[in-house]
Amino acid sequence: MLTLFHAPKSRSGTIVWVLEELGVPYETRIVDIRRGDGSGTRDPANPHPHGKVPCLQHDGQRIFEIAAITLYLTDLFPEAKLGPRVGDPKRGEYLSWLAYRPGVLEPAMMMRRLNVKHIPGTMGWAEAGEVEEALSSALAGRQYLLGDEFSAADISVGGTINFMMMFKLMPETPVFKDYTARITSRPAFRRMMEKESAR
Ligand SMILES: N[C@@H](CCC(=O)N[C@@H](CS)C(=O)NCC(=O)O)C(=O)O
Repeated sequence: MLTLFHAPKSRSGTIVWVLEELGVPYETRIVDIRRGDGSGTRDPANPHPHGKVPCLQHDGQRIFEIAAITLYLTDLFPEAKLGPRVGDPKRGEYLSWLAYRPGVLEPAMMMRRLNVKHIPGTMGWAEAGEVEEALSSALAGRQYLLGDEFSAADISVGGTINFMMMFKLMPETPVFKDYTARITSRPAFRRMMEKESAR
């Protein structure tokens, strides 16, 4: 059984969306987390090494970090075609975008929000404006990050763009608006949102 340690209205919604796209059985364990407003506490029931969400348990394994969990799941259920398999010419690009969200996109936007100066050549990610340009050019003339096929990279990166635009942390450009409208019209996204609002 797949067990997702989850906190409503948090980054672990990404994994709920992945699981809903996969259409596989899973159980959800709601845990408390420390929130940005000072509420919440670290939950001893959560096996994540920092008490964060998401965290997944499967067959005695613990998997944490969105990029790792997403890859684990899309490899586990290749028939769902949510991520290219090893040997597929799009595999490299898929892995790159999965790593891009926590490694580049999130830190760049967070730094801008906190007004921290970007120091090129020192930080392991790019400046926020440059990240927006890279994403725009990756999406220009394409339906999805990997081309015509939707993948879990769109859940992770596209879901983050959608969230950032909602909170005015990224500009609502036509490219980003069209793209996020496309991915958020998916039934699995709506199921995730319904589950989240019921919790
Ligand atoms: N890099 C992590 C980020 C996970 C994360 O920070 N989750 C937040 C929820 S949005 C959390 O659990 N925060 C609680 C805390 O920082 O203690 C991932 O990609 O999984």
